Amino acid sequence: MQAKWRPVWEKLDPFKARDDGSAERRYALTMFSYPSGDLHMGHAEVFALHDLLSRYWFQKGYDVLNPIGWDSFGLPAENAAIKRNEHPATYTYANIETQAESIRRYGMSFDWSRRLHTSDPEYYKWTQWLFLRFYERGLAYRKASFVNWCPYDQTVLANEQVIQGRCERCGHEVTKRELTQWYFKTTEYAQRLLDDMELLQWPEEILLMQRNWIGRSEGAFANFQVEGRDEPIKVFTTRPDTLFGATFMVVAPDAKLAAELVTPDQQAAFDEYLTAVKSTTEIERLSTERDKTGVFLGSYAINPVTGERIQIWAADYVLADYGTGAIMAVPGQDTRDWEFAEKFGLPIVRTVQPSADFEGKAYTGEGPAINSANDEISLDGLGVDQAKARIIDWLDSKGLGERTINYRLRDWLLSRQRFWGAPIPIIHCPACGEVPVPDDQLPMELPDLRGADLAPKGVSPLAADREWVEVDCPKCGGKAERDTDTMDTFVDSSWYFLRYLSPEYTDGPYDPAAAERWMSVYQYVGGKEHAVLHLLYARFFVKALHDMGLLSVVEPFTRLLNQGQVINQGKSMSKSLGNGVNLGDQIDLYGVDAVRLTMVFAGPPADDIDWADMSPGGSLKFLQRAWRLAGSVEAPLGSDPSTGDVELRRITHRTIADSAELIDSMRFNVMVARIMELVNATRKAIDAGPGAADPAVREAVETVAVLLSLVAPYTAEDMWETLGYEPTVAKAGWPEVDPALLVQDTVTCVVQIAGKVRDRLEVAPDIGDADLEQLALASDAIQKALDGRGVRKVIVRAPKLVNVVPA
Ligand code: ANZ
Ligand code: ZN
Repeated sequence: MQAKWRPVWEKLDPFKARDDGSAERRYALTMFSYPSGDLHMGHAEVFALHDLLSRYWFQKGYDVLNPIGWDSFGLPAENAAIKRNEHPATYTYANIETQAESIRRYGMSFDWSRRLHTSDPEYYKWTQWLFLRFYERGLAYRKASFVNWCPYDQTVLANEQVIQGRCERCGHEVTKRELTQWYFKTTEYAQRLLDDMELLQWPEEILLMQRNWIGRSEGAFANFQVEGRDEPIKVFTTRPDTLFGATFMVVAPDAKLAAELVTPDQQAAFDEYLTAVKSTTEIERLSTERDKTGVFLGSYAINPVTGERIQIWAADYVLADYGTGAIMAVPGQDTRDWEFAEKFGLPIVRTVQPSADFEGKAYTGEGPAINSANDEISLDGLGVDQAKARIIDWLDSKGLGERTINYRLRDWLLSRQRFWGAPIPIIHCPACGEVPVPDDQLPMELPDLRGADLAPKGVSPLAADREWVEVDCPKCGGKAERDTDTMDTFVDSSWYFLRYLSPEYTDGPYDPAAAERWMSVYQYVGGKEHAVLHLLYARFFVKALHDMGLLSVVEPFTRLLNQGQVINQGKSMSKSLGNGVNLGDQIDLYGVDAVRLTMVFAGPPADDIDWADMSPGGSLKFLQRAWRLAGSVEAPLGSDPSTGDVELRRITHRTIADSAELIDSMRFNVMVARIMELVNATRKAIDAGPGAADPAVREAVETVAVLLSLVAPYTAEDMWETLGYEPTVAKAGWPEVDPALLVQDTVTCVVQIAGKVRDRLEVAPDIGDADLEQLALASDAIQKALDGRGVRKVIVRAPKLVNVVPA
C-alpha cells in the first residue's frame, strides 16, 4: 500500500496550506526534531497524535498549516558527529534526509513546501538578525559571573539546562566557572510570563512548572550597615517581620560581596572554602539534608533594629544569583539558619511565639511576634502579616528598606563554547568595544573547519580559526575580532514557528502579514521535557517581538498537548537496558497504519505507552477487518442512505457525532474504540441482514474510511478507492450528521403499585432515579390506582422499574 499511495499523495500534495482566505485558518504545530539518528518510537507516537488532529481539521474544511522542519544545530548532533569523526554538517544533513524519508513513509500530513533547517545560513541569518534586535533594546547583554559548566560537553549551560544538578544533554554533573557570557534578559518578562498564563489552554502541570520556575515571592529589601564600609549590605527577605531575630548574616561565597568583605586574617580559609564550593551543584547547595558548611569572613554588620553587632559569614546555602546574594540569618524562624547557628555556635533568638505543642528547632509557623521591640517600634503581639506590613513601613520611612517582589527566574545564558550553532554576530574592537555586525553582512557564517579538531576544549573551536576571527571593525576600520561563541540551540527554536509562515521571505525573519494571518499556533503537540526550556523561551521571544512592534500576538502557542513517553517493559527504552524497540522493525512487521493505530489506541495521549503491553498485531487484524468491509459493499456509489436500515444508520451517525466530541476533548483512544464498534456493527449488518446491498452499509463503510483516515491513512485510502472514489480520502470532508438519527432510543419502564403492574412508560435509557420517580407518580394510571391513598415509599430502579408502596 505504501508503494501505491505515496507517489499519488506526493503528486496531489493535498496538505499545502492554501492561505487564500477561503476558509478559517488553523495552525497545527508539532515540535520539530533534532536530526540525531532516524525516527524512533517517541516520534511515532507524537506524530500519530499530532497527525490525527491535523487531519481532523483538514476533514473539517479548515485551511490548516501543518509545517515540518529540523532543529538542526546543537550539541547532540555535534557530539555524535565528533564521535564518528564526521563534520557536524555532513552528519546532520544526512540524518535529516533519513528522517524526512521516514516521515513521508509514516504518511504525515505535512506541508513540505515550508520545510526549514535551523542550521541553514538562510535561517540563521535571521536568528542573528533577531539577536541584534534584542541587543539594540538591551535585551541581549554580556556579563561576567559564575555559570553552569558541563565538564563533558565543555560548555556553559543555561539554568534551565541543568536538571537535578546534571547536564540536560549528557547527564554529567555540572560545575561552576567564572566566565563572561551573553544573556537574554528573560527576567524583564517574569511578571508578564506569569500573567499571560491565563491566555493559555495548556496542561496545568506545565503551567505550574513554569510558575515555580519563575518563582515569584513578595518580601522586602533591608539594609544592614557594615563596620568600616560605606555601602550597606542589602538583603532580600520574605520575612521582614523576623528582623529582630537576625543574629548574623550570610553571603554567597561565590558572590563578589564575599570577596570584598573578607578580612586579611580570614582570606586563606575563605579561598579554600570557595574552591570547594565551586564543585558543588546547586541542588546540593539548596538541600536541607546536607550538613551546613561555611566560613567567617571577619566582618561585622549592625542589625538595624536591635543595634547588635552581628557576624558576617560565607556559606554555600546562600546562592549568588538569587535576591541580592546575601541574607539576614534568622535561626529562630528559619530551619537552615538554625542548623547553621547550631553548628557554628551563633546566637538564636525567637521572634515568633511557637504554638504550645511545638517541640522543634526553628519555628516557621504563625504566631504573635515576641522579642521584637525597640525605642521606636514594637511588633510584639502582632501576627506575621501585620508585623510584616508594620516593619516594612518603618524601614521605608527610615530609608532602611522597601517592599519588593523577587523572582527565581534568571536571565537566559545563551552563549556556547561549541562549533555547531549560530555565531553571535558581534565584533569586539579594542577601540569601539562591542560592535554589532551590520545587518547587510548577515549571515555571519560559520567557518567551514572541515578537518579541524572540533572536540570540546572549553573555548569555542571558532577561536582557532584566526582567519575567521580577525576582521576589520565595522565602525572604525581598525583591527578587531569576532565573538567566537555560538548561540544556544534553544535560540533557534524560539522562533521557528514564525519562519514557517513565510520561509522564502527575505525582508525579515518572517512576513508580518503572514504572522497576522496565522498566529498564534492553534495547537502545539510535543513533549513536556521542554516545560521550562523551549516552552518558556518561545513565550519570552514572542513577547519581546510584540514589544518591538514585530508581532501583534503575545503568546506563541494557544493550546498544548503533551504526549506521554513510549517505554518498554515498564522502563524508558535505552541501549544499556537492551529494551529499545526499533520503529523501522515495527513498521516492517505490522505496517505504518498498525503502528499509528496502536499509538493512538494505547490510552489517553498524556499517558505513557508500554510497548510490551501493546498488540500491534491486534491493530493490524482490526485494520484488515475494516479494509474487507469496503470490498463487501454492494450498494452503488451515490445510493441514497435515507432508504437504508435505520438501526445501522443510528450507529453510524452517533459514531460520527461522538468522534468529533472525543477528538475535541483529546480522547482519541475512545474514538478508536467507537470506530471498532462501528466496524463490528457494519460487519453484522452485512452478514446477518439487512445485507451488503443496503445503502446504509455503504454509508457506514464510507464513514469508517473517513474516520480511519485520521489514524490509518494507507488503509483508509485503499478503502476509499474500493468504494469507487478518487483519492484522496484525506480531503473527503467530515461526514454530516443527521440529528434525527441521534435521538436516543427509549426503554420501557414498568410501574407497579405494591408489586402489581399498573402502567408502562417510555423513558430515555439514561434517565435518573429522581426524574423517573416524578414521572411515575405523575402518571394518570398510577394516580387512579392509588385512588387518593398516600405514598409510603417509592422504590426506583432506573430505567426499568418503579414500585410504589401505598400508605
Ligand atoms: C529571613 C528569613 C526568615 C527568611 C525566615 C525566611 C524565613 P523564597 O521564598 O524562595 O523567595 N534567601 C534570600 N536570598 C537568598 C539566597 N541568595 N540564597 C538562599 N536563600 C536566600 O525565599 C526567600 C528567603 O530565602 C529569604 O527570606 C531569605 O531568607 C532566603 F524565617 O530572610 B529569608
Ligand atoms: Zn572599532
